[in-house]
Amino acid sequence: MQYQNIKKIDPQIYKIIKAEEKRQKEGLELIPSENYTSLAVLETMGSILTNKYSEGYPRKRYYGGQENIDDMEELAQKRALDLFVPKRSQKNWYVNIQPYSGSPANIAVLFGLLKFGDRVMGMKLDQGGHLTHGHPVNFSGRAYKFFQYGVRKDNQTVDYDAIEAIAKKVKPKLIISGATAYPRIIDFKKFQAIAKKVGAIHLADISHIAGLVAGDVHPSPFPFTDVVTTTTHKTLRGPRGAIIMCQKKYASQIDKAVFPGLQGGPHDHINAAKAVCFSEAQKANFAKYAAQIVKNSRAFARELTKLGFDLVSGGSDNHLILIDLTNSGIPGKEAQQILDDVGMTLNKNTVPFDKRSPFDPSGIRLGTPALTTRGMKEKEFVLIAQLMKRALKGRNDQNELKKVTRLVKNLAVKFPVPGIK
Ligand code: DSN
Repeated sequence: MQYQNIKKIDPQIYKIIKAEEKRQKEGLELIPSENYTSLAVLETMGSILTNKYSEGYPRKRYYGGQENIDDMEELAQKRALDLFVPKRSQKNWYVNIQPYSGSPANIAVLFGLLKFGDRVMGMKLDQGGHLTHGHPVNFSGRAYKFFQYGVRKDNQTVDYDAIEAIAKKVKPKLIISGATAYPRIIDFKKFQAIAKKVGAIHLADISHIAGLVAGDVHPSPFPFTDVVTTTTHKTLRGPRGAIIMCQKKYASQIDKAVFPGLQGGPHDHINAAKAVCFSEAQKANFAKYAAQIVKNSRAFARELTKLGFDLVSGGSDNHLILIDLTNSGIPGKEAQQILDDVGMTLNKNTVPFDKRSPFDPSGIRLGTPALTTRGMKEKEFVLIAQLMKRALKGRNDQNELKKVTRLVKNLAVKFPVPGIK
């Protein structure tokens, strides 16, 4: 991207963009929720579509001049359904493409389908769930009565028996499946069966794995669910934003919850970029990309285990790895900082049954989507695992850290980032 106008008009912001370009180009991005969008997505986000206001929905707007925006929004809706919902079921599904991001999308579903105080089930934050899955500090946990579930102590995988037992006891109105820090396959069919047994609505939040679902390397929640939310910027590799897909019987409640319930004017430039991303994700090379994310994650997990790291659940089936550093003597926050300093970006994270606080938890969370976009394969991830080990082991040795920093940069610059020269 050229930034000639920003350079002239606002040199301070220009300088920040250039510094961030350098950081992205020379560093290894391992945060599992981050990715690099295509130039087509970047261009659409920077387009003049940002100038428009279009409260309402296609052909039913509150402002004039909507002929192009209506076409765009209908195209985005069609592409989302084509991407995720099997053809034979599409007539029963609806999609709202307006949510600003994942958290507002989840809140819109709760707000649209429930009454305040209703009983809901979701995964605990420290076991892999999201803040909007009922954490007490989040709106979800404040406005609804959440009963949270987690993973089994023995193998750290989702405890479906316990979920069923809780569901039978508390009779929730809605059950959320899905996670933000869970390295294994989620069995949406099992969640659906439990939800049906107790008469609950099943909301699958596939934000983290949407690209894997689209690429057919993670089982799809369709058509086993009632509602599906996803962000569009993680493994799906589109713009920052989200969508809600729901069975048609919930369409009007969901629409009303998004607008006018929670949001104002939709971000048309972002929604158009979602449409671009849905089209990109239907191409054969996207399925190859998704498959490579998983291959890379498995190779990465194998090498990390070989090097002595303790992986939550013992490995990875998706794009994400969670390392429990309890036995290494380096807490998550310190590990994040050491690795950040040598150019490897990941995030500190709680691990199941963590005794430490989320501000300084026992683990780190990492993943392969971003570097897979840059073209890295299993070989590079083996090397990255070794560099991680060297940095953590040599954390008090400035010479060793300098060497690792150089090796990280040498590896990173060989794999270009879209939009950065
Ligand atoms: N911030 C996202 C993640 O990193 O998983 C979830 O909202």
